[in-house]
Amino acid sequence: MPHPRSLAAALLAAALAVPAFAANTPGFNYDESKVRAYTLPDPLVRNNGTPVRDAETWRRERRPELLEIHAREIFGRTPGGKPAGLHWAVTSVDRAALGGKAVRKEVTLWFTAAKDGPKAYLLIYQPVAPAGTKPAWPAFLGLNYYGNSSVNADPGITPSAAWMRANAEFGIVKNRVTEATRGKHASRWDVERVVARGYATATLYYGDLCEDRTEGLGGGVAKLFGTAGTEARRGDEWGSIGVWAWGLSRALDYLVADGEIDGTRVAVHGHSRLGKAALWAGAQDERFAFVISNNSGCGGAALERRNFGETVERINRSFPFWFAKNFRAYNGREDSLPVDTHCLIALMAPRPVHVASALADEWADPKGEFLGAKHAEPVYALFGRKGLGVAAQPAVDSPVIGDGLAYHVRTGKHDITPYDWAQYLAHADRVLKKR
Ligand code: GTR
Repeated sequence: MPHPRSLAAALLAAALAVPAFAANTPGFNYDESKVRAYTLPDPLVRNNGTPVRDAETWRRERRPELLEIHAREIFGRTPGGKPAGLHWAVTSVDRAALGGKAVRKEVTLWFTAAKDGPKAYLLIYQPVAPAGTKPAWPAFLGLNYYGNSSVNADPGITPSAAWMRANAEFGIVKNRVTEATRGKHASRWDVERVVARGYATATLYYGDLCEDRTEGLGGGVAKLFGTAGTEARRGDEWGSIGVWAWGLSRALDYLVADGEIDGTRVAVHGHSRLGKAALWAGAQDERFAFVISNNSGCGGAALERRNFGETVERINRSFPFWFAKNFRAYNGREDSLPVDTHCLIALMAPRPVHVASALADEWADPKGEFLGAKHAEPVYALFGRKGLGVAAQPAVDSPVIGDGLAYHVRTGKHDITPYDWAQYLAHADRVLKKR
């Protein structure tokens, strides 16, 4: 006889399993019984067939192989690290922002020595230091979709002047933000709560790095590296996800140098396409201490081999500039990929990764997102970490914070909500807070 509470939870989960409000693109599979059998590549077998049995061999031999495969076949190669000319200026500091509860800083990052090259605007909130102390705060870093002024209603945030994707609901007029955009994504950032919990939170507009449209790869940071454009590029040149990931590392370059932030305790996070970018940033840049994938789906945490929701072919057709052109070779041929998303997640090991799904976000394949994390466990085991420590996808609204890996699926749609933040903060308290 099941415990009445678990029975109630099971009934609720069953009722929610086919959400009436799911905005699923028709013509794709959303039926678990129609998921074809698949065999995942073993992250612990080297390209030459030899097994990897210890952390040292993983780090020295296998990790570089997997990074190379992801660069060559999926995201495209990142053409360079920190540019010699990278420099910045702190343009505003308000030590009594958000009604005196936070410090707000704005920083311009120039990617070249010249001021007319591509640049990005970083917005940072951090707690107010108790009198007489000089703490270096742990921080969250993520890209935003509609410019810095969208993340909080704070009138002190300088609005972006950059091109934005059209979105009337968010007050984007003629591809530019307006005053109506201010705070429109506040629930996705939960700034007050994050700061009250003792963390800094930093963000920049992804379009400062690469505009999210086909033309984007001919401008911004991509142009700085001579990227030939969406169709003209070589097969292994980067796409916009690669550029966004690069920008996250440049923002980290700044955070490392900011004496009020602890650069060794920075979490990188992202939602959806930006969750894909956060995973790729965390995989390449081991300075990120914690990596968060919110509803990242296809090309993110969700196993590509599972034919559930979005497919490789569909994503490459809808967004031909997100990934390397080489990724198109796997359209309809996911089984021939030399890696799957568990390998991407394993590239973070032993650093903690938190994968989150939304029940109604079937397009992103919640179970596939769970399995991407689950199948990274053997790599975490090399470092003596248990990983998720659960055999099956946890029930809705029952987060699992394991040892190195965490997963939750919440009620609701494709979004980042205060519920998600509550889980990320609980996890961060374990892995980023000094004891
Ligand atoms: C969708 C795309 C998803 C996801 C999403 C988003 O259109 O198919 O992979 O990235 O956009 O970024 O919101």
